[in-house]
Amino acid sequence: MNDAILFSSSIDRPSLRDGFLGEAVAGLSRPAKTLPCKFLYDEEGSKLFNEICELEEYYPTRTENQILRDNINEIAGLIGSQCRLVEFGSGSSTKTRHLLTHLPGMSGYIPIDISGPQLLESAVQLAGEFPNLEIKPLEADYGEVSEIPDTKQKPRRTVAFFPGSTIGNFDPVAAIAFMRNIAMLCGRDGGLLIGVDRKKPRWILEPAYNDRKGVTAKFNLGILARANRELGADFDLSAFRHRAPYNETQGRIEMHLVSQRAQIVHLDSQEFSFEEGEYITTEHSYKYTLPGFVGLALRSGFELVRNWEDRNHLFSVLFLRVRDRKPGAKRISAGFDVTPGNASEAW
Ligand code: AVI
Repeated sequence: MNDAILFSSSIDRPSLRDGFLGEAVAGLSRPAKTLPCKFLYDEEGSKLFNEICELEEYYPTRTENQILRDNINEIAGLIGSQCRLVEFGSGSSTKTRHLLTHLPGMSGYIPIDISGPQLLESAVQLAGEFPNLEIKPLEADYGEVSEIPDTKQKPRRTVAFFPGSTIGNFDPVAAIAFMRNIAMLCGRDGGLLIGVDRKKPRWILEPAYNDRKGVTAKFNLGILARANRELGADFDLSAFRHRAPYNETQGRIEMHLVSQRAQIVHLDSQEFSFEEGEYITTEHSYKYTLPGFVGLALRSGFELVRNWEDRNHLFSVLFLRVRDRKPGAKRISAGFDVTPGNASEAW
């Protein structure tokens, strides 16, 4: 029988409220105001995000699911047997179920998520569905993991799973740091199965983040409602409007909350003034060309094994393998210039 024990690295973490307060004050004090996207995902925000995934305009979720379904045998073959599968930001592990069904004889599954209750609930459910699989949930901010729990059965290799194109929510330099950490955690012969949203025309991208039903707008404005509720701020939600343009130069969707008038907002006994039209950036969602992402992977210590994509090239699922040598120890192959200064062409 499987005991879903929650391993927590949260003991020394400052409480989330303090984290939110500090980061909100810092972000709103900048000349170009920001609020970190991780605070979009409270209970209400996570529900709205699940609704976004079902929207007609939001192609990434269904496209990635289809790619995973269509290629599951080849994916399972490349991961191989006796593997320790680690999922970063597992949530309810929806996409993993299908993978687990096709990966018999695994040494264990390690779902990592910041939300302890959701992690435990889905681990218990999975344990019922896969009674022979050792499941070791780890409650942690997946960007700050420094160690992966051992499994009873010694794994032949460790493979990380990072679906959903969440890598796009990191700025490229942070994405490299995050993937380098994954390469280090997975070690020799380690792998990474990752979902990446591809560059595409504006007429496809912008509706995906500005849907007709207004779900994304509600999701975005939710961060202000959360600041009011949890931090005692006094944002007037009717005085901000959601907007998500595609910045082609940077290759990213930018989620903004635009102030509809000149106004002052109070937070933590401080005043934050907004001019009419001034905005808070709440999220970046980077889109990649295939060579651009492969270049980024190379700089992170991975090499490409296989790319699967839909026939419209909207989305890619990549299987990457840890390169033997140290990340950054040698020049990466010519052709992929991934210096941050050259971001627009490179990524
Ligand atoms: C979670 N992440 C990959 C989503 C994205 O597409 O960047 C978040 C999102 N924001 C608005 N819609 C979806």
